Amino acid sequence: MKFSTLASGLVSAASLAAAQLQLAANGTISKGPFPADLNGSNFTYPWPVNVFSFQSQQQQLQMAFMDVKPTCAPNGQTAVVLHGKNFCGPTWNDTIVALAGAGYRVIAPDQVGWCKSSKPDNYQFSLNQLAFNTRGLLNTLGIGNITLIGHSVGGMLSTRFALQYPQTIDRLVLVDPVGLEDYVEKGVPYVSIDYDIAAEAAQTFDAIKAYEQAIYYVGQWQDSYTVWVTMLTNIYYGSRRAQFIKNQGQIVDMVLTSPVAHYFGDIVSKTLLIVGDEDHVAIGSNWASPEVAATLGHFNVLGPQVCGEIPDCTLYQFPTLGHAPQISAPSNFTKVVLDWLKE
Ligand SMILES: *[C@@H]1O[C@H](CO)[C@@H](O)[C@H](O)[C@H]1NC(C)=O
Ligand SMILES: *[C@@H]1O[C@H](CO)[C@@H](O)[C@H](O)[C@H]1NC(C)=O
Ligand SMILES: *[C@@H]1O[C@H](CO)[C@@H](O)[C@H](O)[C@H]1NC(C)=O
Ligand SMILES: *[C@@H]1O[C@H](CO)[C@@H](O)[C@H](O)[C@H]1NC(C)=O
Ligand SMILES: *[C@@H]1O[C@H](CO)[C@@H](O)[C@H](O)[C@H]1NC(C)=O
Ligand SMILES: CC(=O)N[C@H]1CO[C@H](CO)[C@@H](O)[C@@H]1O
Repeated sequence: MKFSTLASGLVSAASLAAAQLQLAANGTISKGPFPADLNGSNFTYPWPVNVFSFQSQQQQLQMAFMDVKPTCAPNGQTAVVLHGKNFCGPTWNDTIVALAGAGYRVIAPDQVGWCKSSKPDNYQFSLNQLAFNTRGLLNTLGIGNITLIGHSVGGMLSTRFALQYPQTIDRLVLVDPVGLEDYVEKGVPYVSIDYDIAAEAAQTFDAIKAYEQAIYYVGQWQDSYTVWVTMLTNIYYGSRRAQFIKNQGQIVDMVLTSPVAHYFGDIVSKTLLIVGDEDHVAIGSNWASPEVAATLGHFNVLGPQVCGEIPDCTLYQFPTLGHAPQISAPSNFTKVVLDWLKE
């Protein structure tokens, strides 16, 4: 559809900025109730689940999301939190509580291919498409400007969102984002989606826990982390297993083939980049040569480097933390975010 066709359908008061907002999915919201096992995840979410239904790539899809009201005097602003690959909306639990407690309305979606959202058999995944879906959810809710907070692959997606919809972002917070470097450019060999799917099919509770302990939590483990492994394992072995592992394999391919590393200089949003200096996440490091792998995932170096490229960037480094500071040190994390948002 041409832009002019889209624009002609808009209300008369629409500005160019509003017209651009229509360049996003459109659909309907349902508040349920929904079955406990929704699209292959039976995890009990900490707030009610809503569903955004929309047309995408010639099929009807659903994105599940939580819509959390401020728990004190509303500040009129909306924060949107985007989860990473091994996460879902609920892994933002402590962050959502803190943001709602500071007056924000908080939207926590699950992306297509993840958690309680659709797991389509046939879908062309791209960061642009996921940003388009997410912007469409917000438009359907009548939400304009947002504070966008993304972690891991959700941080990479937030970067793409900020490039695609810069006029709708008040503040951008990137938390240990994947894609601070271009893994393929640095020498990670391209592998097929079939290889990625086979790797996803081999996931188990023990394998996920061992990976998260080593990479997310710097070798530490607390009982409170186990729930997130269980949440994920239940999807891998749940009612939509086949579609889930296929989608997750496609998502690994998306991360490798849609780098954002070359575009940080184009971000116009006021940005906070938070990294754990002990984070070593690098997609493909486990099948790259040891020489290449050794060059990847140095967040203590990538953080300052990338923040230097983003025109309006503040860097916060947690010297002792790994990939998930919002989970391993929630009160420290939320203080850093809220202090910066108040500036
Ligand atoms: C919204 O999506 C429907 C298809 O579901 C399409 O017919 C309609 O033109 C879209 N509207 C806008 C403003 O994009
Ligand atoms: C979410 O946070 C609330 C309040 O801190 C807590 O009671 C609840 O157990 C948490 N839920 C999960 C799934 O972590
Ligand atoms: C939305 O954010 C943009 C970018 O920060 C800003 O220019 C614009 O004034 C904001 N719009 C509203 C309605 O606050
Ligand atoms: C959730 O699904 C998993 C995997 O199928 C299953 O082991 C578990 O018992 C289910 N939990 C609930 C509460 O239904
Ligand atoms: C969190 O904050 C406390 C209190 O200021 C401090 O003692 C602790 O070192 C911080 N932890 C991390 C991981 O930053
Ligand atoms: C693909 C699929 O099963 N999608 C389902 C996701 O959940 C919504 C809400 O229950 C259903 O309408 C979809 O059919």
